[in-house]
Amino acid sequence: MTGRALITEVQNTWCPGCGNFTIQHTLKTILAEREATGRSLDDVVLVSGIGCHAKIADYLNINSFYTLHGRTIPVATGIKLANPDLAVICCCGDGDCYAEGLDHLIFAAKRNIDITVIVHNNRVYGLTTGQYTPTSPLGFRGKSTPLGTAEFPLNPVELMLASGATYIARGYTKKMDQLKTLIRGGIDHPGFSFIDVLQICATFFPAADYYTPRVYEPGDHDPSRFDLACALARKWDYNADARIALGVFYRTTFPSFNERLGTPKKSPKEREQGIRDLLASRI
Ligand SMILES: Cc1ncc(C[n+]2csc(CCOP(=O)(O)OP(=O)(O)O)c2C)c(N)n1
Ligand SMILES: [Mg+2]
Repeated sequence: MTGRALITEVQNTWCPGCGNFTIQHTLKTILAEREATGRSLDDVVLVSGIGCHAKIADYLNINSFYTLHGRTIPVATGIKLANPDLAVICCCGDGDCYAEGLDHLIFAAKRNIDITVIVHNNRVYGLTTGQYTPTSPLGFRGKSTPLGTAEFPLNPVELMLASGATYIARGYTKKMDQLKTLIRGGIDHPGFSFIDVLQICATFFPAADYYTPRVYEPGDHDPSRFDLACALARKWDYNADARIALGVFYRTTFPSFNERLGTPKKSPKEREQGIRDLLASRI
């Protein structure tokens, strides 16, 4: 149980059947459980970009920062550097962080900044009504590719393995219990955590009939083995008969960016004074 209503009164404009509802519900449950164990939700910040996914910052009643499209991760990095005590959760779109913000994603993983990146990967630009993204399948027909895209999709799990992320997982919005475990694991992980969520876009890419029969949880995968994680990431080759592994692909421990920088811990009063000094120095 939670002491506050975790869903705001803002009118929800996601389409019926949108996978964003699942991610929102999952986060709400995780936050409620966190509070029930005596941890304050004032220590949590949600950062989002621009897109359908990003409206989650309007709908979840916790501290949040609605950034620009593609700039979720640099803002989250700044927040974590300024106040290492905060749990910083990014809700990104696939357009948001695999296209315009891709460089930020790679460098955040490389730095091992202790933030959690949840990618609402519906494999389409939802808000702008159906253009292809870097993860859209080959041949995807949308507003900008009426004859079908000629590009092969990038593999986010493989990309994160190459970039140095220390927690890498893939979930699916129709596997809610597992999704909760994966996101909670990412938030608890001390370092950069990444969860690519295959998310149904009810309007522009309703792919449940493709995903549901193909997803599986490999029982024998050892997430401490980088080589096995690479091999597993490669297994989804996007062919029609592909099987799609879900779960934690890779997990390791490594000092976080804050730890290596030796970012000093400051009290709220010291931080407030720091902000005042900064503002005063600009006049
Ligand atoms: C700097 C900037 N570039 C582009 C846009 C236009 N734009 C807004 S949302 C969006 C796509 C969103 O797609 P995605 O990140 O996948 O989120 P979804 O809507 O699918 O959840 C784009 C291109 C913008 N608002 N600002
Ligand atoms: Mg999208």
